[in-house]
Amino acid sequence: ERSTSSFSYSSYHTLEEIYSWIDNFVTEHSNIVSKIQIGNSFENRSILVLKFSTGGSRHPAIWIDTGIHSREWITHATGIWTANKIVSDYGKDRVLTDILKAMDIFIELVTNPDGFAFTHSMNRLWRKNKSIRPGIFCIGVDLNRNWKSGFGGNGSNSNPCSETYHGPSPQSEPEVAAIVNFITAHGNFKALISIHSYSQMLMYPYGRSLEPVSNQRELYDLAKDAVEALYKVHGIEYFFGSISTTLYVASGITVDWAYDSGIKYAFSFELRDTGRYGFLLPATQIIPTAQETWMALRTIMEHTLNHPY
Ligand code: PAY
Ligand code: ZN
Repeated sequence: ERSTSSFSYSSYHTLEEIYSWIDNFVTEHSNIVSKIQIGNSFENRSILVLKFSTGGSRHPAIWIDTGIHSREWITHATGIWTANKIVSDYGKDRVLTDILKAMDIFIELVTNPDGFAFTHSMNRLWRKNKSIRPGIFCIGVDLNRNWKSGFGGNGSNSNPCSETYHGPSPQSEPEVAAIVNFITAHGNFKALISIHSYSQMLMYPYGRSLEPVSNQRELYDLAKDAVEALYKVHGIEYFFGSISTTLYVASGITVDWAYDSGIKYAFSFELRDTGRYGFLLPATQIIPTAQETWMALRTIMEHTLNHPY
């Protein structure tokens, strides 16, 4: 396809379709969007990030990633719709416009490209990446257990055959290392939002322990506001709270690393549904899911804008 006008936002797409959409999208909106390659996956696919910026250098920044678990297809679809929403509403939505005048937004749509390709070709329910190592007979590391914060702790697994295998060492996986290097080099990220499915939850650190974070009250109140904004769109209810108290204990996860790295607005979403379809959410739910998620994202971004640090 040569333009985004023929792209269906209400369908699930392959990696090739998404990467071709990205190229068209940045061409059509080059005033505000650019594409950055932050690394290569284990199987050497490009790792791409969309940057939304109205100019300036090293603006305070917001990070959003989708698809770190490849089977969570609603997250990639929501990310694509969100990217399009940002360019559509910039200059019209006062809040978004103010956000983009002061801050840059980065979206990594396919955070686990090898796993995602595999969910299309071989195994729809593949979660991990596709890394292999000599003497290890199972494939893949759980990219949401491979981060330095709490690496190897409770709720992660040292067995390479486990779905929550943490890998041989922190950031051993190129998909994780690429993000760590990018965010660290940038040095001015103020919010990080990692999008998963399913369970309908909005959560904040910690995953690795029950210990409350130092701004737990603020994150609780913000999560509450965000899920209220989400609920108003289509009446979908979300649970919210810390990961360890709301879902389960999980160590070496993205948002714990972000928080421990000084990004105090760190959230993870678990999108629709609560298990009826699970990872196989029907495509008819893409747009409603994206619409409601947008209102929660916008709430978090607005709070970040209004509470500089
Ligand atoms: O959102 O980071 C989070 C919490 C931890 C997730 C994880 O285990 O990595 C939660 C699961 C996920 O989205 O991967 C929940 C889903 C339903 C699952 O795979 O069990
Ligand atoms: Zn996940």
